[in-house]
Amino acid sequence: MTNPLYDQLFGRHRGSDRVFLHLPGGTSLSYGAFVTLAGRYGAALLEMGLEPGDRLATQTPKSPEALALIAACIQTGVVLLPLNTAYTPAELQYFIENSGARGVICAPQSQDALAPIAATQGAKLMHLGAHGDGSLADLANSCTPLEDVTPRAAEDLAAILYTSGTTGRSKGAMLSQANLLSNAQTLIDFWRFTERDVLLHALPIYHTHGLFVGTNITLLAGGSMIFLPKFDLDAVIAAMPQASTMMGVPTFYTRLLEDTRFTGDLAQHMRLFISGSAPLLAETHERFEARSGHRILERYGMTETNMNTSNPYDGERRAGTVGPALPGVEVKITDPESGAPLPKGEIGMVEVRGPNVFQGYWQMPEKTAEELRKDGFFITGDLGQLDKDDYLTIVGRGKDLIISGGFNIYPKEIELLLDEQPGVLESAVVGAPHPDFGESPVAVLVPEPGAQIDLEQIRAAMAETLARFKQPRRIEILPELPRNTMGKVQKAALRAQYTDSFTQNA
Ligand code: MLC
Ligand code: AMP
Repeated sequence: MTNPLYDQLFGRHRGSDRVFLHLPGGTSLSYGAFVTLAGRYGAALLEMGLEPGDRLATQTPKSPEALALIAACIQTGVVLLPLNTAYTPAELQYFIENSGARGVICAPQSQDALAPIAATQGAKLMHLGAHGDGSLADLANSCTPLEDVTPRAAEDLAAILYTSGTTGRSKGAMLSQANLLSNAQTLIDFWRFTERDVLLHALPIYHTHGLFVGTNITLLAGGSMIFLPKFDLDAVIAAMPQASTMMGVPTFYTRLLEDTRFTGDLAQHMRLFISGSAPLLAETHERFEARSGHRILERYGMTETNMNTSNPYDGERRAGTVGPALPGVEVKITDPESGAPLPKGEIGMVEVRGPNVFQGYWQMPEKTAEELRKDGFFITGDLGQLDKDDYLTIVGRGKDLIISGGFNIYPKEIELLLDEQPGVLESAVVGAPHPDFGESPVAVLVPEPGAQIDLEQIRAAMAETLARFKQPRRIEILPELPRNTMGKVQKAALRAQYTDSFTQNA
């Protein structure tokens, strides 16, 4: 038996002099050097006592070493559990416990906060800093690079990525080797990636977009990446003349348009800009083309499925749509109540099926059964419409979700916390349009009779528990929430009421 994902992404580059990563400061890392580095981290994981199938939770800054750690997981059959660097210890505790992680790798500054959580779970804790420093880096550097590759079957788990849930609890989406490999293979063909491509990589590497789309495609095509620690507008503008492709969330594109240095000349060497993870306004699409001459290629994906649809490379890229289903992927629109297929043109639930669709939620068989049909169709929670040419338009969400700068925020999680605060009878959180992040949460609180709500205390409680990007930037107090005759909170009415929260003075 082999290890298909390791062999395809990493093993075949062993010893190669080709550049894989272009790094800030003008240095670079070859494919061969990267595979060796990954082997050191693989040896370190074995030293930590990790075994195939064990879960390793990682919350590390973006760096070549963090990427090598990911490769090491695949090499050793350890299941990767990458976590947003913005999560607080309170949020991490859930992921570590729920996944039954056997190891935790954190940033050096998070060690003290995570030590008791890891200890309770019986997980080994080590750290890795932004510059290849920390106890894990020390261990890796002292190890002989591992050459052995743990055999894995295509259906074995490669990673678990947590997605927030409408009930407030996150669910771990189990992704197999075949899920990741099949999608990367489809995308390099569809988007014409080759070893000549240089991807401007400014996304985080703990989510599907920057990891399984950006990084896996580059590895499979044998191209290179300009590997920036984060999206920094100056750094992106400085790097663009050396790049051939970029992938980003819509905020990347609106920020570029805000800057007069972004011109057709700057983008002259680029062959492709791809957008996803959140809706790209048709207006942004058109302004981008007018400025740069490039039509952004918009695609649609999810943590549970990787990429499902994409506008074509050669054909018409239609603004406001996410294109037809990718080869090998089926998309259908169904009645949200009955699940019956709807004719073209009608709005309904988007369902997808294909080799990209995940294996289910980690240890949540009921949730899996609710969302993944027996015939393999996954109920995405997005509402959409197919046109006569099978281009999909996402028209809304059946799930109560806010997407801010490409990060998902589930109102329920914030509401549960707000409802617990002193003086709060109940709360509702809705998304309002935001000029930079696309959407941003607004919280509405109803006081208990006669009670005074202390907003400073509420903000402090949120800062203690929730990642900064989830914390509502506007909080309002109302005597009661609007409800329909069934007693259900009318979020649409609140959304309409607070729609100008962030755009009025923008
Ligand atoms: C950072 N902040 C955010 C935020 N990101 N607030 C709301 N929404 C966000 N997305 C906050 C910080 O806490 C901080 O708050 C302030 O903004 C500035 O922080 P920063 O680190 O300088 O932020 P910045 O670099 O500007 O980040 C914005 C961003 C980044 C849009 C570049 O969030 C980003 O790279 N997003 C990409 C997310 C992504 O990869 N999504 C893919 C999911 S996969 P303060 O108040 O302290 O100043 C998926 C599937 C698919 O969805 O289809 O791809
Ligand atoms: P996540 O759970 O972080 O993977 O987010 C997946 C969700 O992002 C999808 O269910 C959609 O709601 C949204 N999404 C991804 N790509 C697009 C897109 N191009 N247009 C609109 N929404 C998108």
